[in-house]
Amino acid sequence: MTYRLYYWPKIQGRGELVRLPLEAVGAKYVDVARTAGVPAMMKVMKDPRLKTPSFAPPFLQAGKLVIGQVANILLYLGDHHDLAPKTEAGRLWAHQVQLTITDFFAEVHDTHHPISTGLYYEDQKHEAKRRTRAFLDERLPKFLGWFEDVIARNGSKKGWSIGNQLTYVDTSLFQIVEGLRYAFPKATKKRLADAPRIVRVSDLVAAQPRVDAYLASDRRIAFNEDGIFRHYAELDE
Ligand SMILES: N[C@@H](CCC(=O)N[C@@H](CS)C(=O)NCC(=O)O)C(=O)O
Repeated sequence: MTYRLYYWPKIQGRGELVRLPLEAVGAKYVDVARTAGVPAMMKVMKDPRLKTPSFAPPFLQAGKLVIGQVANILLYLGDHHDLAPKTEAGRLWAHQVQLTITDFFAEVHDTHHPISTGLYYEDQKHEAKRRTRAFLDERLPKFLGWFEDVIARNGSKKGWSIGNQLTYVDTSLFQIVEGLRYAFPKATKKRLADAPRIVRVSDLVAAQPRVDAYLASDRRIAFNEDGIFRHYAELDE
């Protein structure tokens, strides 16, 4: 089966949390808006015949299923590509961690758009500075500390976050590390010094041959100031 991924064509954004596991397992997929344009994506999203419309991209078409919400898409991919535990307890746990990653992404987004997504960054710069300060000083250490604990309690000898092999939580943690390094290089250097297990997971993911090939390809969009992880020097420490 060839999946159809619907996401904004010029950013990594939340879509990258889906692209990475698809690439890691060598799944066939069409990145619809990148090949056919945004109107093709909006046509599907707004199709009145669709019984499961998404509130926002990304969403994934898998045969007859159209699945929205990153964590929900990954729940599906985890089951179908051996990227999550098989037991009920394990599936729920991976999903729980991923839902926390969803929360984390919302907070990262709000560092540059604390007032409204409808306003430009330049129109909320003052608030963005205050928000980022609180994010870097309080929220980031709390999230990273929790992810560290998740990995430590898992106890995998190699260092995986869930069980003893690659899961979609690992690919998402990789994206967090890459995104933080891009957006807040100074603050991240300090914070990751206290998070060796997360760095290890990120390194393990980057060393996966298919991920490595993907990162070097033009399918990997470069970070930029339209995505979730944006670099504004004035916001970094
Ligand atoms: N919780 C959703 C968030 C989806 C989301 O916010 N998508 C953004 C792009 S990253 C979007 O297009 N939002 C449009 C909107 O909220 O109106 C998920 O994890 O998939």
